[in-house]
Amino acid sequence: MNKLYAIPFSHPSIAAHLMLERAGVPHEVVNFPMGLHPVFLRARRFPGSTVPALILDGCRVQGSLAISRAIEARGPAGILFPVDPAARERVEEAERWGESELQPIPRRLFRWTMAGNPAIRRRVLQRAGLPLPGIAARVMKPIVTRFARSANANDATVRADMEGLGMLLDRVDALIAEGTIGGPEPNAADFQIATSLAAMLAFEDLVPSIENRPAADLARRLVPPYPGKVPAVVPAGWTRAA
Ligand SMILES: N[C@@H](CCC(=O)N[C@@H](CS)C(=O)NCC(=O)O)C(=O)O
Repeated sequence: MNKLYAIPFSHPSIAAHLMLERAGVPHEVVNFPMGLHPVFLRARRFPGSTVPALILDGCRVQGSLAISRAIEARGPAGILFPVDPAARERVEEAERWGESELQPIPRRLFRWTMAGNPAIRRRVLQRAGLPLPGIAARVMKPIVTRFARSANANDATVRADMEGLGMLLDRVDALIAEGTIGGPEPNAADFQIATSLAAMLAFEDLVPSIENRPAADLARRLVPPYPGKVPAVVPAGWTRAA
């Protein structure tokens, strides 16, 4: 059986799952406990320490960009990338941009929030199914702090993300308007970008910037909503009408 390794709430892991579904690839999703995932990944002989990680037809594939290509190579041709080379280049570029620019935004905000807010940490861990969430929230403090550091999530970077969000969302809306994403047959860039947008829609802080845009429609059409919302925590002066 093909296996997709993930951690709870990981948006690129959700992208990988949706792409496998789109291509009709039977698979099982295995969620590792947050923080222990590097140990589990190493035990399964994956070279890197991040999810999504996939065993597809016996081969190890790690990272959402490698996974979309492996699924496309398995076929049917055109399931995640256009067959026309110029159109494929546009989708690949949008996908790369989504992975490098958009994907880190909800990750940084999530890790910064988890590290700095014990009450939210408790709620999120409870939603992730951890027993004794009060104790788990205390035990997890050093782990989420390390997570925040590894994603370079701090006041300065989160503030800069908030200020730059409008421009990123403009680019998503432009990609939809030009037809690179948002068409009737979702491609790899659709899944890469829409899952980051769905993760953003799980933050009360970000909803007002996104909810009335074509970007929000794309996320709602392609990605199941996250369970519950992370309460607003970003200082008022950091958010800009986007
Ligand atoms: N850009 C990579 C990054 C994946 C990534 O950073 N995943 C996070 C979860 S959303 C992760 O595994 N983090 C674990 C860690 O940083 O140790 C991709 O698209 O696969």
